Amino acid sequence: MLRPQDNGIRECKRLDGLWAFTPDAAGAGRRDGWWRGPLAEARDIPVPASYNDLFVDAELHDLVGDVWYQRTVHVPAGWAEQRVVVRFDAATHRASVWVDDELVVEHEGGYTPFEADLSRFAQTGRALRLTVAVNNELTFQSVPPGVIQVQPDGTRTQRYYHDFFNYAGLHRSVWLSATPARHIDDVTVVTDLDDSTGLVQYQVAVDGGDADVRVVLRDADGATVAEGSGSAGELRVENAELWAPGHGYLHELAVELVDGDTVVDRFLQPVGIRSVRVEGTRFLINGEPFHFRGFGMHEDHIARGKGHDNASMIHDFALLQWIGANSFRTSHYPYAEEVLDEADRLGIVVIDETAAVGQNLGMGGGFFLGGTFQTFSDETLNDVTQEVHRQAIRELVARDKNHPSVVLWSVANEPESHTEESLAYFEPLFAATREADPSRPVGFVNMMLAPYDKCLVTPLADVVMVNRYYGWYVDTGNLAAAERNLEAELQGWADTFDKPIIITEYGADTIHGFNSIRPVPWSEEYQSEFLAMYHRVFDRIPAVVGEHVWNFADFETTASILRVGGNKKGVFTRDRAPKAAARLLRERWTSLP
Ligand code: GCB
Repeated sequence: MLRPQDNGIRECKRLDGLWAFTPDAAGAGRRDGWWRGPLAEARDIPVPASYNDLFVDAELHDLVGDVWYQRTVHVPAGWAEQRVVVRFDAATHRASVWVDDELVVEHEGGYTPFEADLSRFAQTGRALRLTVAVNNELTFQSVPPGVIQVQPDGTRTQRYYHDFFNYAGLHRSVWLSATPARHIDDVTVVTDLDDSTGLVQYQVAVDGGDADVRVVLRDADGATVAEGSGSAGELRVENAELWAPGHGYLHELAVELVDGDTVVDRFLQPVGIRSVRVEGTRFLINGEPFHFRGFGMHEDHIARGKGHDNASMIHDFALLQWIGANSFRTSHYPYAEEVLDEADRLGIVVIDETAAVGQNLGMGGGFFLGGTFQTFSDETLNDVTQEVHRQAIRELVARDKNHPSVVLWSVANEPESHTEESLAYFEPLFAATREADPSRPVGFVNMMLAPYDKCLVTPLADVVMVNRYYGWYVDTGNLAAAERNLEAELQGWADTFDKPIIITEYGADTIHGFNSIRPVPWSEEYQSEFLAMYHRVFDRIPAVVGEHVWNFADFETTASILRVGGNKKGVFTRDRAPKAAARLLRERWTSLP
């Protein structure tokens, strides 16, 4: 599935804006067929946005179940002979879509796109009623998992195993797009280097009838640097200008379907020529050791929750660049595609993560989690879950495979990883990731309860990724003990595995404006000293090739006695004011080579 594009042959339009919206916690809509007419008692809602924080009612904020979105769609008259699709960049966590009275698509998974073919409706020339039921329920068979509890009064509450608010809704753009009936269905690009020659392998899938494929690769000035024909091949670019961290140099691959002299279809694919390899404890981009500096982030903003917005995105990238970050992780789900586009253009490196967060039902027992269960069993995370997870991986790779910024897949964040059951669950998922993309390293993010001598899943990974909280959840307030214990553990990983180590999370909750002469937990001074301590340790262990602070900015969570108005481990506040630690990071990251 290709993204909507305007390119002289293909056309598209966004269906963003105000839609009609009706919450339906009781589930009446599916029973009574709400798609058959205008939504009753509807209010206006913006798309894209999470619905949870837009209004003041607690019921909507905490709703468990369906909400309904609806709008009228006019297909341009000129599209009557085209293949017309409606595409949702994301509907969290699942959606059913009707056009007029007909169910046209259903999709599971909150952060990857899906589409439905509307060509047969487009030909009618009349206005279409587009209705979407978006469901936010998390169960042991969803990714991420959760538990729904029924209260004595019959209301249902959602609990889950991850530490960010379960925002839901149409979080990203909705598109109407037209391609010729005979069309390019998919484009895959894999790049590599042969000394100073850039190699661009391409593969084109065609649908709707035969035609010849022609490709032209142009540099950023528009000059042709290579050409090819046929649905697969390798282009060679002598002395290629490479995509590299800090240098988001992009070529463009123009893929055309041709029939004689007629161009039947066209797709323009940005291409960053670069190589990625893991060798021993080094992570190499273009053969050069790369040290990840940056953050685990969240798509999280005041009022609109996880709704994508370009202004905030550009501002966040400006802050990343100001602080000297060269990379981030899409913790804990695939981010909007616009974010990866921008990372491509700026030369920011991305660790791309699935939505598999909180697959560890045995820990915590209760504070902000869903209660303790055996993680992997027939009744909890089971074969069905694994299949949903496998599909999520496939959809992530299919969506993001052509982004040069993406250098590493993260299959999950902090799952149970010390049991035979966890190994049996993850082994096929690592294989599925490698099958979907043999060109990039694969990893998962390990949590503190499964150190180097207990973790059974890390041997499957190309890279060690660990989240550690010495000085926060353990050794609280005692940075001397934390430094000893952190170093001992990281040294253990370095001694056990001949793999690069990325610290994918380290951080301390910090109240902006809470200052203390002694560095006490929650103060800005503590956050700074905490980070400085981690950096001393990292600098003593050569296998450590990455430091991602948790988190870029404060973010919303579910209610918990461990959280005061959300998670405060941000280096920036939720509205993006810098805490004191921002300067410390800037000093370090802008002075490292
Ligand atoms: C973690 C999780 C992250 C949490 C963080 C915390 O290990 O991966 O989602 O927000 O810890 O602040 O506790």
